[in-house]
Amino acid sequence: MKALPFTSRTSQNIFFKTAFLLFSILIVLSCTKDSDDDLFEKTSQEQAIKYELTIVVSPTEGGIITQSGGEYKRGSILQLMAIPAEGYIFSKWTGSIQSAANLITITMNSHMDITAVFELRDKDGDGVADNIDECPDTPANDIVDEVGCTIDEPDPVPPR
Ligand SMILES: [Ca+2]
Repeated sequence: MKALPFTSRTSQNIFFKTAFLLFSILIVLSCTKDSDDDLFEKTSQEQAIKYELTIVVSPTEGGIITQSGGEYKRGSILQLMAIPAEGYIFSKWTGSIQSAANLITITMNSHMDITAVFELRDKDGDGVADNIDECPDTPANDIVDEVGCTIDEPDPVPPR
């Protein structure tokens, strides 16, 4: 086998070194591009994740919520306000959220199952709701009958 002249061997070395360098750069570039694509794809997938929001109103005629249930993108921030119907007051949120505030902010990072609890208004607090309270202004601590009126306890019979 005939040895290549020195100059020729040197230029051949330079050629291989250059080729190797270019090849390495290509690999690095393609790897970088791949991981960027992966990252983009992953981010897109994460953004595509949706969670279900279920809202129950109890009782159904008790009021409305200023947000409808359904699917929301992961990370969505929602405000829910409970507005009582006539004769009702807002009581609390139960389920995935426990709160007595009528306005709440939730972040959709999981499925949410929320119940808004309303109660019939009872202005005088006698335990008889306003809609059936025939005496809606009974004094506090009065004992009332089923229609919310004070039960007159018989006066002790005066001695004769
Ligand atoms: Ca009452």
